[in-house]
Amino acid sequence: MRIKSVELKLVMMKLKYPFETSFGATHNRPCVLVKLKYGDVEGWGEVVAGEGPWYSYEDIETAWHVLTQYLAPNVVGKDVDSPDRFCGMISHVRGHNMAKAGLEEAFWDAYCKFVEQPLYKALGGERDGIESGVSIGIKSTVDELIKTVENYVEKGYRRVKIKIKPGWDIDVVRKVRNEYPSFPLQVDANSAYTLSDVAKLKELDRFNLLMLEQPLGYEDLVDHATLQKIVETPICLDESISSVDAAKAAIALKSCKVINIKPGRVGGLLASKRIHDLCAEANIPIWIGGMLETGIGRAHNIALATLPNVKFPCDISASDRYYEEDLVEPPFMLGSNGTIAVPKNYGIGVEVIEERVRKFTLKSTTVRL
Ligand code: OSB
Ligand code: MG
Repeated sequence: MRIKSVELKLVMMKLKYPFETSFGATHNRPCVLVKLKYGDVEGWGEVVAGEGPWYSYEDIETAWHVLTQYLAPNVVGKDVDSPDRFCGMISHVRGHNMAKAGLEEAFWDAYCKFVEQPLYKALGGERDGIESGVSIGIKSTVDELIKTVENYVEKGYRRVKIKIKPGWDIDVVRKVRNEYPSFPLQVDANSAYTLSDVAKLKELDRFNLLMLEQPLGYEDLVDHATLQKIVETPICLDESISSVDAAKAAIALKSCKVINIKPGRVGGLLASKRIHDLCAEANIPIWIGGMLETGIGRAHNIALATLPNVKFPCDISASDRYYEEDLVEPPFMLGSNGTIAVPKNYGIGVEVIEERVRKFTLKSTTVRL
């Protein structure tokens, strides 16, 4: 079957609440949506690059550039019969994983619709619901943070992750732990520390955290291995696992005990699945992270979260945790047992409401033959 066109749309989504991490605050979430025509079917993907190069070096403009100049022109007009072959057509471009992942996701969705399969089945997933966690940004006061935690715990989320940075760490975690002595809790530093902070990071061992996410350098594997020997809290790597090769190195070096997979960060669903499989072999449990996706990217993340070695709740929350109005129907909802139901229709399994996409679109372009 032939890829007929690739349409890109830069949309600006307004978050219900600003989201602050150690690298800055996000109020509006821009993202590039990809719509790919494959024979008579269409598929959707989402590029999770942000407004600036803060989480990774990619941003919406680099993604737009690489997609329009190199990635889309290389696939449009081509006959392709599997996601594997599709990836082979864009793998000569080095890096730019978020741009690649958005395009590859759109192909997966279209391909699964064409072969009449739900995406999660095509990936080898095997569950009906995924355990939902929530990631809470840095707040102005600890009271505000505790109120936010309370709200999500009451809603039924299975675990809470709080963002930490120097000056917003031990005391904050202690106070949250006092309120919730046994609720599944983890922290994410987004690379805000160095090995010179080892004493402080070691203090976190007292709080029975599920894990400590990405404390050190965003490309580091060596210092994390040193730190993991010193702290008991399992280290989970996010930013540092930027590829299948990085995952191999992290496993060999014992840099972490857990890995969070984000398809955007590693270059797509196929790379995510490879990392999942490597981790399963090495007894490293994984979970699926989030990048404040719209329902489109979230649907892809949910499909991945059905894989068997996903052993922790994911940063995949209900649509209403992020946006007033999501781009898909039905929106993702938190079930009474703290899970999100996996859509069973073909492809990503939810319908993209193009009228809403149009409402938020700042610019668009189509690459065709
Ligand atoms: O480090 O996991 C992160 C959002 C943007 C950039 C980095 C991260 C995050 C989150 C949000 O934690 C998780 C979500 O989408 O709910
Ligand atoms: Mg993280």
